[in-house]
Amino acid sequence: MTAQQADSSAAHDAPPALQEHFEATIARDQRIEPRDWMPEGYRKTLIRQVAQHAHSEIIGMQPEGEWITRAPSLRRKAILFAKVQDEAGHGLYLYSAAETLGADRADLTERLIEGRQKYSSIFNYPTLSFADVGVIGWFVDGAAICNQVPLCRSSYGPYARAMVRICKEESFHQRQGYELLMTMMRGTDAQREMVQDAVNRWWWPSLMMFGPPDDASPNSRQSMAWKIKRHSNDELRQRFVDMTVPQAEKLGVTLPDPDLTWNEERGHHDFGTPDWDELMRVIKGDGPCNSQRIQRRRTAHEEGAWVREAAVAHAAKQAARAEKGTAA
Ligand code: BYC
Repeated sequence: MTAQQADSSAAHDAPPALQEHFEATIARDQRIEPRDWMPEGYRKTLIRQVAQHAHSEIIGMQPEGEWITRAPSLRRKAILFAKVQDEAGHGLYLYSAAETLGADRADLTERLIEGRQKYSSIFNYPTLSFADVGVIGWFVDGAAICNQVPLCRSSYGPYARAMVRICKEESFHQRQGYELLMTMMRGTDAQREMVQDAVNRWWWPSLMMFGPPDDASPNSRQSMAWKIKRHSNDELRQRFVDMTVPQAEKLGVTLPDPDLTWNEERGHHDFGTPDWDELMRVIKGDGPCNSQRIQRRRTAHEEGAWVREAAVAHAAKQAARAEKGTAA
């Protein structure tokens, strides 16, 4: 099925020439830009994915942010501070990309704090020790890289371009996590145990980040036809496992999966099945930290209201001054 046929709603309300142009642009692997005509389904799918992605970055500041005041040295504090700030920046680029599709940022925030829009399941797990900061960098940013490098070739221009910078920063984030863990593994037995414990807790939720298995992923087929997504959830999950196994060996930790083995014939690692019921529970709001994450986001939004009001008042004053200057 072509992208055009798949979006039957658009087929009724757009001149065929516009649809053909959209189809041809996707087929040539060129970018759709904000000024271009696009099927309503394409726009909605992008707003859904880009907004969820932005929310994930912003909510994703919380689990690691909790460790900024407790980082064991000034150096670790400065690194963690910079990383969490980068995540805020990623959220802002992505909200801007969503705005190019006609979404309103204030509305997207409302949807998040009212539970009407999702964010990544991974950020609903607690960070119990400083080793979790390292493991988040290694696994979560590693998974983000596997998922987002192909998104640099996504068919929607502003999303793809935002991804280029975001991926560069994610790559730095992953290295800082791995370097932190290497340091801890050279430390005491207690530090090595902390790392192994964090690996045990974060491994399966990290595999779940890639979404449900392909045969239970309702959006993948259409998103791939539109080249919003370039690979399926299972392909990217496999890529992550293959990338991470040798890194775990080098680090000296065990990945908590008895079924993890190299499959010579496939040229990939075989691995066990994540608990998909757990993923669905967490996505639906019943993870260990869902309510805490949303509550904190809501509080920050409410406490920031005066800043937004002041910025609007300042902009109005500047505009009035500029108008007065032009009139004079
Ligand atoms: N968590 O049909 P599917 C970061 C939802 S932040 C929650 O496969 P799709 C970082 C899915 O939305 C990186 N929900 O969907 C930040 C859909 O629900 P709706 C975050 C999930 O869109 C701070 C339903 O399940 N990355 O790196 O084709 C610190 C069915 O799924 C999840 C992105 O956002 C999940 N894990 O594929 C450190 C990447 N999985 O919307 C690091 C961009 C699925 O139909 N997004 N759902 O109600 C994507 O690549 C895709 O949206 C997904 C899902 C692969 C996540």
